[in-house]
Amino acid sequence: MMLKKSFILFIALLFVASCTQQPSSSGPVPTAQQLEWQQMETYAFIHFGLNTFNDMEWGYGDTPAETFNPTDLNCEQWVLTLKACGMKGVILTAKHHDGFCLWPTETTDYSIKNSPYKNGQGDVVGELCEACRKHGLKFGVYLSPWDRHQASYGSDDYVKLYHQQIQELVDHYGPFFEFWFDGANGGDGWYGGAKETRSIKAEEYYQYDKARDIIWSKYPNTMIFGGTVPTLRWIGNEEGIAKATQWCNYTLDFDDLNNTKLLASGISDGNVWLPAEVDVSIRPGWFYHDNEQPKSLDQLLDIYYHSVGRNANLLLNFPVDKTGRISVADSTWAVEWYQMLQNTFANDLLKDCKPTTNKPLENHQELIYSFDQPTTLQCLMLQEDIAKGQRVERFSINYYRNGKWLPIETDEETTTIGYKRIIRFKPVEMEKLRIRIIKSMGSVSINTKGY
Ligand code: FUL
Repeated sequence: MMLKKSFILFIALLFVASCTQQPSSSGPVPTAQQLEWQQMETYAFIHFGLNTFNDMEWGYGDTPAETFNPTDLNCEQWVLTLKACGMKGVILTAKHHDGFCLWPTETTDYSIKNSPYKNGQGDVVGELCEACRKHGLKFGVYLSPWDRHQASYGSDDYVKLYHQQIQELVDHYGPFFEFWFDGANGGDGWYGGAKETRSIKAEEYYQYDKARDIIWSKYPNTMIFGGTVPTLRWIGNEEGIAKATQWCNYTLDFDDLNNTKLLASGISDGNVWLPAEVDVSIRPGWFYHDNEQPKSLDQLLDIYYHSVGRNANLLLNFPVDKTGRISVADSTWAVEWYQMLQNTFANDLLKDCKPTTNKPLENHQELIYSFDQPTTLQCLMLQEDIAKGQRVERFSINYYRNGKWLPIETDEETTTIGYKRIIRFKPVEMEKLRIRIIKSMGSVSINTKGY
């Protein structure tokens, strides 16, 4: 659905005033690093590597390093483009499953050192890290645990090599706002010419706790994606959709961490705070392919409302093209998308409107906003004060017109809120707006300040 420009002024941006009592402290709460990360809301992925030049998504591990040959690579162009799209950070595929490293690593010859790019003197990880520092964008890396190139893959030696790669990244680049341990372990690969299928028990093999310690020894604020020690969780699909009912509560049980059904919604009575991240590509593939087109503006808007609007962060992928740039087709849409969202939320219709709160009635806490004159609304943004945990399980939205309370008609389930919840509905003129918390785990604390 596309919001018509004429309605943009009729958007309510709501930080509900605090409801009644202070909540008791039970249930998981975010760490300071998780709280900071949740406030980033949107950041970018860059998939770039040998796959880009060979029209592939998953290189087998034997694609020649000489084929990595961007003619016009400019990491500042990436960073400035991403900033213009409202991205707060960027995560680069320092190594994808094919094993090719975008920095001049000592751990393998299968790297940028043996490519024509800058006659083997280039360092894309370093160049992007530098550009981020220069222009004030947060930086993160993706380092695939699965490596289809290495002959030692499957043995202890490979795990040492993998940890050494992490150590190099930590020693030479950073700080990282997020470190990605991808979960894919497809089995078959080149593996130094063996060309066979190798399977490992991911939860033990990679020694993720050690990997995490290497990162945290220098950069303790790094958020960790994947493995056995994550501080955030995958949403369970790559379509750009979080479930409307969306808990930050979860468990660190490895089976749960791989259960796409649970990942999509979180676990209401989970014992750790593990907020969701929605990863999706602006094009069908993660890597650039000549014959693919970016998603439409409407699709991108839906992705925003189905991720950030449902209590999850959005990691939007930009496949850098063969020249080494983010293509104009992608950046044009993404900039327009961001400007549209900016316009949409520019006018907070409830800013100067003080709500009245009723005493809890049958345990329903409610807020009523009365407008000086009939006002048209079509979107509502709610936030819980998540520093105290996530509690709201069900709420309702009603409006008052011509002497009657009527329900707001929306396709969105009005269940959880969390860090941020955005409810879109058909524009409706009202004299009053009522928000009722119908069910919650303990008393509710709603964010009045915004984060
Ligand atoms: C997946 C990978 O297999 C894809 O190639 C991509 O990197 C995506 C973000 O994660 O697991």
